Formats: sequence, structure tokens, C-alpha cells
Amino acid sequence: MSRPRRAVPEYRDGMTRTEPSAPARVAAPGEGITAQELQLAARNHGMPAEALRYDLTPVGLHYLLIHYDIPDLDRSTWRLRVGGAVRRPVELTLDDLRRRPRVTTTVTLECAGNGRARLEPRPISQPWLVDAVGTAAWTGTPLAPLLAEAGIPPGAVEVAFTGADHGIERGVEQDYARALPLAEALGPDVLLAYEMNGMPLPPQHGWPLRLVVPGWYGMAQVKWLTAVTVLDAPFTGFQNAVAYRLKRAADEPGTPVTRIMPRALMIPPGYPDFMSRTRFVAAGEHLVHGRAWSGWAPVSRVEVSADGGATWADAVLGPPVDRHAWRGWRWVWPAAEPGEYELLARATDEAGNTQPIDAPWNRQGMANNMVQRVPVVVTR
Ligand SMILES: Nc1nc2c(c(=O)[nH]1)N[C@H]1C(S)=C(S)[C@@H](COP(=O)(O)O)O[C@H]1N2
Ligand SMILES: [Mo]
Repeated sequence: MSRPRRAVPEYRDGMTRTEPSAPARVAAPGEGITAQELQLAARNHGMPAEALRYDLTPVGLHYLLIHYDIPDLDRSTWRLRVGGAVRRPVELTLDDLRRRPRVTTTVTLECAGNGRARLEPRPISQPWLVDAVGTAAWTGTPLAPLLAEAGIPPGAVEVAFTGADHGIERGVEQDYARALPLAEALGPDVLLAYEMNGMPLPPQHGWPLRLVVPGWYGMAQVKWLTAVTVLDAPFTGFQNAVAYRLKRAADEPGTPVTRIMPRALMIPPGYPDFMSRTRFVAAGEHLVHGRAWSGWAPVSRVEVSADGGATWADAVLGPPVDRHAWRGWRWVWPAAEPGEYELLARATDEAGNTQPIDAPWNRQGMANNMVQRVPVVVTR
């Protein structure tokens, strides 16, 4: 094994400078899922599609993505340090944070790599199908007032968020850290969250504190938060500069992954075959329903196809669960004739973003929102 290169700390808060690293691998044509991908998939589970029935995803059914290990943190020694280019750096305990104004927001989170395993060739990483999503009620205190109290100087451009988890990624040793543009970090709905669905954050979702940035893909929702660092130059950490970029060639810089593209998912109708998960329903009318979301604008339309995408029908939209959460949709499938079908659903948002039938390929398998396909056999 080659020795990992050490990243040189550039800021005191555990953030790291990015050094050149090996490009992520893309699977050879026809190459099956590797044991390494399986190892990641077993640690980082998706949300079972039938859990789309709940407005709020029960905590244990919410998807999980953990790059390294769940860190071992102690309430008595844990602190949140707000520092960097601020006038008045401050350290807060969990009790300090809990005494601040308390807000609950329901937010749909989705991993930027959702759908990656369906790309060809397949980028080798966490091999998500389409299940890397969940919706929770996050309770915490808004970030913007805390930053205002710390005093943001005129030259500030970004805010970096550092987690307590530590690991090596493509040769670069680091604490998980992600930055946001200053204007996004100051957004009124950005939360420092300490509760999920009315309970203290569980270890896997970031106890004692995580960032919640409604509308952004999962990588921005930094867990096990220890530092909020105001920067007067763009952040150069791995998770912004190298990872989470839309690009085709390994050597191009690419563009950053930001907000969640629209997606509709259905609760697959009928019952499944254990191995293939092909669905079976008896001929006759069936309710096809699910959820749809977008991080850019409210979902305005969901369409369903029962003939593999040749023709589409409008689903009826339910009320959004909250401003930044998914909304339900439903459609009645006549399913009169026995046979083999493929059900598709696609969402469109008020900004005009929609879902492609075939996803444009990118090297890291990011922000791929191609339509879900559900094979269904209609029996007599
Ligand atoms: N500190 C830290 N924060 C993190 C991660 C991580 O590995 N470490 N993973 C990110 C990614 S890629 C995603 S998709 C979300 C997943 O959040 P969840 O596990 O609570 O669903 O957390 C984000 N925050
Ligand atoms: Mo993610």
C-alpha cells in the first residue's frame, strides 16, 4: 500500500489544503459492483422506497452517508468554534446553542451521488441506485444571527464547516469539511441542528450538531460540526475543490455541485419478487403514488408513464410537507391488460428544471436525476 500524503493544515480549524490526488476510478465496461463498493453500500444504506409513504422519514429509515467513521464525541468537551475572519471568535457548548432561538424546519435531503450506480460507465464510489433520500424535521438555531454576532468583515467570501470525522480520501488526509458561499451561509433557513424528528440527533446523523442547508445536496449538510470558519478567500479543501464537481475528464476542474435537481420517486405498486424486486399486481386499477422534490424551486408537475416513456399522464399533486420538503403525488393506473410494463415518474419544478430519460454522464456520478424505472408484471 502506498503511504498517504499528509495534507498541510492551512487554517487552524482542522481544514486542510488539497494536494494532487489520484483520480477516482470509473468501472470497466460490464464490471460488476466491487467488494469495496459493497462495503460502502452496507454502511451507507438508502431509504426503502415504501418509506415514501411517511411525511417524515422515521430516523432509522432515513438514508445515511458517512465518508469515514462516526466520531466518538463527548458532550462535556465538545465545542462549536466560530472563528476565522471574524471580529469576535466565540466557542459554544451544546447548552449555549440550545439556549439560543429554536426553530424547526422540515427538509428533504438527498445525496449528490444518488443514481450513480445506474451510470455507464459506473463511477466507483458509494453505489446508490435511487434511494439516497429522506425527509426529517430538523430543530436547531439559525446560523445567520450567530455569524452576525461574531462580526463578518467586508472581505469575507465563504464560510467553511468542519466535522469531527477524520479520514483519507484519494490520498488526502482530512477532517470532513465543506464551504458555502457567504450569501448561502447567511440564508434565513440555514440551521445548526441538534434534533431530528423531535429527538436528539442520533450518532449517525451528526450528534451533537449538524448543519442543515435546505435545498442543497447532502454534502453541504456537515455532520459532527466542530468549527464554522469565515474565510476571506475561497476554500481550497478537498470536498469543495476536488470532490463534488461536475466534470467529464479527470483533469478538468469542473463546476461545483450545489442544489438538488428535481426528482420524483414512486412507492412501487403491488408486491416484489425477493431477488429481482420486479413487482406483481393483478389486472385492474392501482394507485401509483410517491413524492417529488427539487432544491431549486417548488415542484410544479409530476408525470407518470406506464409504457416506458412513450406517453405521459399528469399525476395529482398533494400539498408540500413544508417549504423545503417533498410533496406527495398520486395517479391511478388502469392496468387493464396482463403483461410486462415499465412505470416511470418524472418531476418538473417552477424554475423549469425537469428529469431526463437518460442522464448526462459525469465522472463522479453527481446530480444525476434521470427518471426512475419500475418494472411491473400485471397478472390475471
Ligand atoms: N462530517 C460529515 N458530514 C457529512 C458527511 C460526512 O461524511 N462527514 N457526509 C455528507 C454527505 S455526502 C451526505 S449525502 C449527508 C448525509 O446525511 P445523512 O447521513 O444524515 O442522511 O451528510 C453529509 N455530511
Ligand atoms: Mo452525499
